[in-house]
Amino acid sequence: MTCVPDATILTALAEILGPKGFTTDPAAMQPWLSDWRDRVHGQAAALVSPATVDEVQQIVRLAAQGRVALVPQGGNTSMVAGATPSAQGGALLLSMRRMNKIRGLSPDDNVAVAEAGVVLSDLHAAAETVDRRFPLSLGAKGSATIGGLISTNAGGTQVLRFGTMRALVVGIEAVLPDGGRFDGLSALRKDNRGYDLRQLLIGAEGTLGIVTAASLRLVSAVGSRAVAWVGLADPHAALRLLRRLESATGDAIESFEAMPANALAMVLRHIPGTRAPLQGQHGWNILIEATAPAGAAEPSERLTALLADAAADGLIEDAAIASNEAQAEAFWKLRESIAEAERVDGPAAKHDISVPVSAMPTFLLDARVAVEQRFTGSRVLGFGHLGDGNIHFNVQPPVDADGKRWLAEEGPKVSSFVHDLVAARGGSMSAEHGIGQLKLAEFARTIDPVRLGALRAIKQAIDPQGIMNPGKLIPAG
Ligand code: FAD
Ligand code: 2HG
Ligand code: ZN
Repeated sequence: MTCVPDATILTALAEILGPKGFTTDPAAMQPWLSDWRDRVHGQAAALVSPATVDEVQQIVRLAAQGRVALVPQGGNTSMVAGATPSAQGGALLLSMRRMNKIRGLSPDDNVAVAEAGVVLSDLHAAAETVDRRFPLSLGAKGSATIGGLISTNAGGTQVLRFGTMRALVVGIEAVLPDGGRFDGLSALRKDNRGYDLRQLLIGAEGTLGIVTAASLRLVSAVGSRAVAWVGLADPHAALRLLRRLESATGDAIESFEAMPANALAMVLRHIPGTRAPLQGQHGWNILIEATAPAGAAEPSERLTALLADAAADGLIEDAAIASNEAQAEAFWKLRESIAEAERVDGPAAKHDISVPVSAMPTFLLDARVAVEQRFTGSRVLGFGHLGDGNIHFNVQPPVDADGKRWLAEEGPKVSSFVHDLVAARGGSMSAEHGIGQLKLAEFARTIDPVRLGALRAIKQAIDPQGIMNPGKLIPAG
């Protein structure tokens, strides 16, 4: 159990951090006390916003002395309420947003060193200044921070080619629960000194320490890109198309994102300024991005020819290749706005699942029928990273239902039903968003005892007092 911070701790924090870094003002804290979808509401004793690693260390030492809970927060875009404190209050909400310096960019090492509070789109812009890029992107790129992306092992829309954050973090600096600073920033290509603390911190959701900075892998800047929108009948055709394009283009295909007709319709309904790229209705829509380095042939001609062949073979129904950057961005906006459109549309039982890529087309079709039959009137909205075997298999309430009430009454049953279907195919009930607090009950229900034992042992060894983001990720004993 953690404790409420006493006046001595709060006074010490106020002195260390000054007015920019410390507040107990309810109005200043309020925007950060609920999750992005406004499903979970928490309380905090104070909002602490350090500007340096030294300040983070002092905060953690004080919290450790008083056994006070620390809830790290970056952009607060978590899909699982991972950065929302408990409603009981007493925690210190530790915002990393003021630690937003890019400490270095080394094109020779292909590495950027960024503090935890750097916003993803700012890192993208900084990498461009040295003719490189950071190859991970997602719809929340204007708010999500490096610390949050690391702590959730975020995926996004380029995992197909570059992997998740695990593949992109080459070094980490962090403050551990006793206040000690782990300096693992040097971006060594090879380092075999035993257990990899960096990899433990990636995906730890703030339960093992505070990430303060990271060395991140950069890759060559894009010379040219082709962005295509494809209409086709079903996810089987989509997967066949992906493999065909990969065989024909080597590693040029970076993104292959799938949206069924109902997801596209929802975006067009709710997001101003959007329009469908193709005439007519298609069961499924695929957004494809192919890139080429500077000096290499532009990928659009090849992609156009390959899609024409696919159409001639009956694999796809229609396709459009963006004719300029504005159109390419408009295609991407359709994909990246699904989460926002769904938020406007109302409550949904959200599932972030993965199965082996080869099993995903059948899963998508069968699971949709199974869910909609079992929960009368419910509507499956399954979209996302088909090429990674990761789909956001969200289930919306019947159109005439009171959404919040349906979610409260039926949501847990729907989620168990979906996760059991996923488990039956050897899949995961959390592919890229993590566990946070919203997935904790289902994680506890489905986790195997060996994994659970190891998870708890690691947590106990590194954070024996349990002050780091309690109530998240680790099922209670
Ligand atoms: P927060 O939400 O603030 O925190 C996330 C977790 O990390 C919490 O557990 C928090 O305690 C912990 N944490 C934050 N900073 C630190 C730190 N410095 N040290 C230790 N722990 C820390 N996710 C994907 O993987 N792929 C997607 O395609 C994707 N698309 C999204 C689209 C939208 C519109 C939205 C709203 C979210 C999306 N997400 C996606 C989820 C979310 O953006 C990611 O989980 C992101 O990594 C969270 O970053 P953040 O800075 O907002 O972290
Ligand atoms: C995406 O891929 C995000 O758009 C959000 O991971 C998924 O809202 C969702 O369910
Ligand atoms: Zn996603």
